[in-house]
Amino acid sequence: MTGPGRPQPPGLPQLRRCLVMGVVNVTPDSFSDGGVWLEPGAAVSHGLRLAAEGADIVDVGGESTRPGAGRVGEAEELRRIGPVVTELAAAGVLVSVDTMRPAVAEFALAAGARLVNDVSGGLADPGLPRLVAQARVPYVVAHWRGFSDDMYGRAVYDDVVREVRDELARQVDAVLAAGVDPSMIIVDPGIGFAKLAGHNWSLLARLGEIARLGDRPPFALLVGASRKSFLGRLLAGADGEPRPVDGRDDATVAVTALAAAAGAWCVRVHTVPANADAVRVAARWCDAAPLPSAPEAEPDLDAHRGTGRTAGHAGGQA
Ligand code: PMM
Repeated sequence: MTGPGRPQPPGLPQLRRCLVMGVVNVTPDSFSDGGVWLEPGAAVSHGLRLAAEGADIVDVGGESTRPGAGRVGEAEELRRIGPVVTELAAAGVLVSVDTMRPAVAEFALAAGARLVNDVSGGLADPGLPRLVAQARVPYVVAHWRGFSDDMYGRAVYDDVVREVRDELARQVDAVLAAGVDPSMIIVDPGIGFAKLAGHNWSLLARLGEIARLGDRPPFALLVGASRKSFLGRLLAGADGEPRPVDGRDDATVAVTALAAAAGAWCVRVHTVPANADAVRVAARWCDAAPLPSAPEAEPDLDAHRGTGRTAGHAGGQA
């Protein structure tokens, strides 16, 4: 990503590195951790642990979007996330809410959440971008083609990067028309959402193009590749069976390092420590790369942003 550094949405940590978002799925059926954090106490403990391990943001969701999943009712989604968002925010954790529903986002924001993560990027319910505009909070707009029940039926592209950019640009236009400030928008290629493995790799390899939609300045970019099935396929055993979910964390860390070096603003991950290390490696790597006159002093990667260079400025997709 070119320019003075990666964009930084207001109201969130302004760091000289890619942020780490830890995932708490309060669901019985998410693909990687379904059922593990369904009980509120377990979910809160897990969120606190992710934060203690170095997650900058903890993302709480109550609806699984695994391929083939049907929708959960609004009341049940609220029942799942309510106590978890409330307790984590009260404990000082920076919480984001992963939802496509305005009522769920409204509850979560009132309970202290500071970011809305909408995998449908405003398409599932246009009331959500309107709510976000009123609340003036950062908003993750992910590329989306429809609900999870027929996700792979929609995974048809001639040129995946061009089509995802064009469709995401239209989603962003609608979100802007709903009144969301451009500085609050974080775009996301929607890795795995109506995409097959090859589509995901093409998008990851050209992240810088996803952040730049039309003539606008680049948006902050979030990447959610953690443990997804394309990593399982890449790491399939000799029998051709995909590597199980619990064996995909090292590959996730590799994606984190590459995405951070390519200028991603944040990575969404299920385990934190190694990813938190990886974003620091990427930032230092990029800091060292671009200018022969680069200062020798170690930058403080967790310091609030000053005038220094940032990762993503350097050796990324730009
Ligand atoms: N992926 C999942 C859920 N929420 N949010 C964003 N912004 N981007 C993603 O890629 C994303 C997401 C599905 O993964 P999970 O079931 O492990 O949470």
